Amino acid sequence: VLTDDGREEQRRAHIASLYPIKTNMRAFLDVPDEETFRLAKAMKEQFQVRYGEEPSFLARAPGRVILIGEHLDYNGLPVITLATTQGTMFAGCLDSTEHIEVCHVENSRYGPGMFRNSGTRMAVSEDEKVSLVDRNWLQYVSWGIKALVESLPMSKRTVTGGGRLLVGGNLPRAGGMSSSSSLVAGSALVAARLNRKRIPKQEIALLAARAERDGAGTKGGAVDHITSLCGVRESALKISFTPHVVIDKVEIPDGVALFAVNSGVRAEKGFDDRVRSEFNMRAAECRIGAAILARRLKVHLCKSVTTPGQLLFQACKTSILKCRSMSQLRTIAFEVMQNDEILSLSEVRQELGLAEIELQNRFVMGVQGSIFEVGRRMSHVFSEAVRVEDFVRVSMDHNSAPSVRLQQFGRILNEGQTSLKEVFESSCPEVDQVVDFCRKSGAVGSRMTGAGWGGYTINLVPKDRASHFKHAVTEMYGNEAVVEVTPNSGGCIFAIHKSYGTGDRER
Ligand code: NG1
Ligand code: MG
Repeated sequence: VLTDDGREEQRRAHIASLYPIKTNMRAFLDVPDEETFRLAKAMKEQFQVRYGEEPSFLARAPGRVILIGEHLDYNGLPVITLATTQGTMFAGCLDSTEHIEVCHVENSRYGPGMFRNSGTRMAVSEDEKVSLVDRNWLQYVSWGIKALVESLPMSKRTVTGGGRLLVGGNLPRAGGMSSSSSLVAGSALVAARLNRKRIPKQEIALLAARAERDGAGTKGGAVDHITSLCGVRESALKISFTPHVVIDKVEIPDGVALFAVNSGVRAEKGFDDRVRSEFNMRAAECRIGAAILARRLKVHLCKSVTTPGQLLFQACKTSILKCRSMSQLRTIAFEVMQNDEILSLSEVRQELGLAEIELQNRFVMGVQGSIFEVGRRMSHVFSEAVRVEDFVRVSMDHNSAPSVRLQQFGRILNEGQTSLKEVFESSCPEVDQVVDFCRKSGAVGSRMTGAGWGGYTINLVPKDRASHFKHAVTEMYGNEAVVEVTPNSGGCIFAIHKSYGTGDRER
């Protein structure tokens, strides 16, 4: 909870003017930024119009931008991210009734729905005009709530997932700023806090990540959920995963503006079969690559190594390889693997000495295709992990001039993009064009952010060129496509009505 910028008291007073806060729930509350506050006020009014009563809480979960470390979280390696001021907003009242009614502020685009508190969706009535496709977003809410509620013992549940929830916010959807994960993580946070559980946000995030993975059938990691809930105002984060999750602050130097620019290509792993299978194939190739390397390098306990993060951890811990850093491991790894090596399913099985069933369960579950580009994928993962280390080093280098550091950050981002495009093959022509245009318009670094195959790019622009950049990019792609990004604190409930829990919806 970062409220150390001296304006906390002022903000708290501000919230109190909007909402009478229940004192025994204060411990769970955080203080939002001004823009969030403005949105919350509008949400509160809309909730009143829609339901004829005040919501019993207001909450938000930010989106996220990955600065560098793309496709590393599920590989067990550190990622540099930030939570955005753009996010998903929630207004509602949850209780222990059996149904949850969920609707969206933009109800013509995102249809309403009704869930059982077990998380299963109820049939929609015939006369509702909105197509079922527009109701897909509702699942993300139910996954989050359900994951959290089910993690609590029956006797500890004051909220079981019933109630009313209005969702809105200012996060662009389906663009790599993690709108889906902020919906899952935010819903889980709401369910946790309203159950008065002191579950650390990081744990809530991990529950949400697993719920989204299981629900959407994607093999992603937890970086989106952790960033959304654990972000820090005015700072980027380095999130490490192996052997366990650790979050460190990473300084973003003065003189830098960050812009997310949309390629206009929607890329939703959850709904788009092609994107999901590309994504899951990358994850499988990475697991296979790590296991093969562990075996070839004779790393102790290699049977349990399925991520490059575990490989690095084991290699350092056991000192078999005499390697202490990612760049050293990278050199050693590519002595035993060609960087364009391709393996067939039977080659993988033979080399790993696995039974068919074990190979299926541990490596290729849910993947179509039997040819694995392990060399290229490992090349990206290792070089990207080195870029993460470089990024941290530059951010701590206070001896170099700001302009020099800015150029170095830019180079790191640009090299990351080249790797995504040529080695990991997760970019697309539209994204590449946006990247080119942004660089021509003054970005010193530009790359795709998020899983890929469309969505947003993130651009590092010197502050003195920011207005020129924004103007040029807006002219080219339109107002809607350009979002200035500043690091925000993580998701929170920031107002709970004092009547909460006194049976206001128990009637
Ligand atoms: P997107 O598709 O941008 O939400 C996905 C994964 C992340 C991470 C990135 C690639 C999920 C929910 N998200 O993000 O964990 O692996 O791709 O860096 O699977
Ligand atoms: Mg997502």
